[in-house]
Amino acid sequence: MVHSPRTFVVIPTYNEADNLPALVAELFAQPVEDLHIVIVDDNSSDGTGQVAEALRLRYPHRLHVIHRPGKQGLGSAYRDGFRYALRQGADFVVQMDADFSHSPACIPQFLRHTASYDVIVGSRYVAGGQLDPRWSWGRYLLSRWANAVYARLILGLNVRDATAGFKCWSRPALEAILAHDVRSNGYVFQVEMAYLAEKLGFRVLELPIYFEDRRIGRSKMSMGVKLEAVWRTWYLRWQHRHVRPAPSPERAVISSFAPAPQSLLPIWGRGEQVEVLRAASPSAKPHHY
Ligand SMILES: Nc1nc2c(ncn2[C@@H]2O[C@H](COP(=O)(O)OP(=O)(O)O)[C@@H](O)[C@H]2O)c(=O)[nH]1
Ligand SMILES: [Mg+2]
Repeated sequence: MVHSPRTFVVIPTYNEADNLPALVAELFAQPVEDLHIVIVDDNSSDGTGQVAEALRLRYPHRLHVIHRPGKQGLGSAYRDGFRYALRQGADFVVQMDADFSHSPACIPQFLRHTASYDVIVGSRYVAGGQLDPRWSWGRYLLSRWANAVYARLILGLNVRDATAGFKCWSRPALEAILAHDVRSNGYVFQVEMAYLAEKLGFRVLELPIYFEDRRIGRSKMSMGVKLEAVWRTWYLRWQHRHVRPAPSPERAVISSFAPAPQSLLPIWGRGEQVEVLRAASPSAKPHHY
C-alpha cells in the first residue's frame, strides 16, 4: 500500500501575531492529508512566539514551532525550517509568507502537479498571475525589473517569478539544493533556491497566483536585504558556476504519491478559481525550466 505523502508548510514569522491564528486554521482546513506546519519565529516582540505555542497545543503533533533568539533573516529561517521538515520525514515542503499574500487554497493545487514536477512556483508573472492593485507602480516596477531583467539576465533563469516566496519542493529537490552552500538571506534567497533548482536540472512549473497585499502589519524586509539582492545576484553566478544537473532516481518514487498528471492548469483569481487549458499536457511534454 502506498502511504499518503507527508506535506510540511514552513512559515517564517517576525511580528505576525495577528495573522497567524487565521492562517493556521485556513491551512488545516485544506483537503491535504498528513499536513504539518512549521513556524520559525525569531523572538518577535509582538508575542508571535507565544501565539505559536498556543496553536501548538491546539494542533498537537501537526504544528511545530522553532524559536530562534532574534531576527536572523528570512533565508536563515527557511533553511532551519526546511531541515527540520526533512528530518521529520516530509515528502513535500511548501514555503509561504505568514501574511495571506499566499493563499492556502493554492496548496492542494500545487500538490496535484508533484508527479510531474520537482518544484512548483506560485507565480505573479506568468499568464493569469495577478498582483494586488493596491501595489504602487513603484513597487510593481521594481519587482518586475528585478525579476524579468536583473535576475533573469544575470543568471539566465527561465523562471518568470524569480523572487517568488510561495513554492512547493519535492524532498529530493530540497535535499539536493540544501547540499549546496546557500547563504542568501533576503529576497535573493528565493532567487538562489530557484537558480540551484534549475542548475541541478529539477523540473520547475510556474502556476499563476493572485498575490494579495499583506492583510495585517508591515513588510519585514529591510533596505539591507534589497541591497543584498543587488550584489549577491552577481556573486551567485560565480559561487555556483560549477553546479551541474544531479542524477535523481528518487523521482520515480515521488511519482507514485500523486494523482494522475493534469492537463489543466489552475488560475487563482480573487476568490474564484477557474481552470484553463494549456496547450500541452505536462505529462506529455514536461515544461522544463
Ligand atoms: N523568522 C523570520 N521571519 C521573517 C524575517 N523577515 C521576514 N520574515 C517573515 O517572512 C515572511 C515574508 O516577509 P514579508 O514582510 O511579508 O515580506 P514582503 O512580502 O516582501 O513584504 C513573513 O511571514 C515575515 O514575517 C526574519 O528575519 N525572520
Ligand atoms: Mg509578505
